[in-house]
Amino acid sequence: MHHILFEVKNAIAYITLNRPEKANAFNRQMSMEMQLALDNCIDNAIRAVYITGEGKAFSAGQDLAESVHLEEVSINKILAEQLNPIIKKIRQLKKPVVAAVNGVAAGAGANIALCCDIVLAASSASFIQAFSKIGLIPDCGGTFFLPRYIGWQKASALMMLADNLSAEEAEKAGLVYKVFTDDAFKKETIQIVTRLALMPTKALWLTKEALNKSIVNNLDEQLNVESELQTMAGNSEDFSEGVNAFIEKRLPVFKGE
Ligand code: LHQ
Repeated sequence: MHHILFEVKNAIAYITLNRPEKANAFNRQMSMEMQLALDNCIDNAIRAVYITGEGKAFSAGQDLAESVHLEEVSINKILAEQLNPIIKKIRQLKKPVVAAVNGVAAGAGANIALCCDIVLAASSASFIQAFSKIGLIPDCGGTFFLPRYIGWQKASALMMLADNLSAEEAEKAGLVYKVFTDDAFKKETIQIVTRLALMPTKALWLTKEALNKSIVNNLDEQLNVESELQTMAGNSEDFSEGVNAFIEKRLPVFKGE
């Protein structure tokens, strides 16, 4: 792979968006490589995923230079083949995915970050729903996730005005879990993903699954989903280990099984 760097260390897959000279904008090759990297993450030996950007930006979204000749490349095709599968693969991965937003995240780049399970940001990072500036609507799940995170009104304003939201404002609004100073960002975010990789992976996956389903369910339906998923969690080896460790007054050693 060329536009995506992929490395596995200590059960963590590190995915780095690697077109720094183009603010890590997603051209076709990069999107297809990103899909491949996410497919590699299905491996059970990987227990957490960390996505970040090389250089100054996280990602400037879809490569606009590749999107201008629309008679050759239709928007529908770009979304169906290149971008939407990335969102679906992240939501379907049976392990936590952390977006470590190191710099500006614009358009599809912002919404790829925002569909991850935990969004962390460097203090110099920013988020822009840049679409309206070029006559487009938010895609990559932006119209799905944003109003659910921060409420309809704020989401609507951000999407229409395409205002630049600083990392600090994004944290206050509820788009980002935590912001770290630029100096501490790498160390702190790697500490968080390392913590996740040592946790009961199956329970984290089932938590993600419950959240995925909660979006369209009513309370009765969701209580049933919780019962079903909790039964699966209760049958995991990590649940036995967690309870035994508690009773034996020791730290648990989870295997993700
Ligand atoms: C870029 C891009 C870019 C290509 C910076 N493309 N080169 C879906 C379906 C189909 C069609 C279209 O879109 C979509 C979904 C979307 O994602 S639409 C939204 C697309 N993104 C944007 O509109 C953001 C455009 N970029 C920007 O506003 C700025 O570049 C940001 C704020 C991201 C960064 O600004 P700066 O830090 O000042 O960097 P820069 O503007 O100087 O960019 C660095 C280079 O990257 C530069 O190349 P150059 O060869 O001139 O040095 C830019 O042209 C290039 N670049 N974004 N999306």
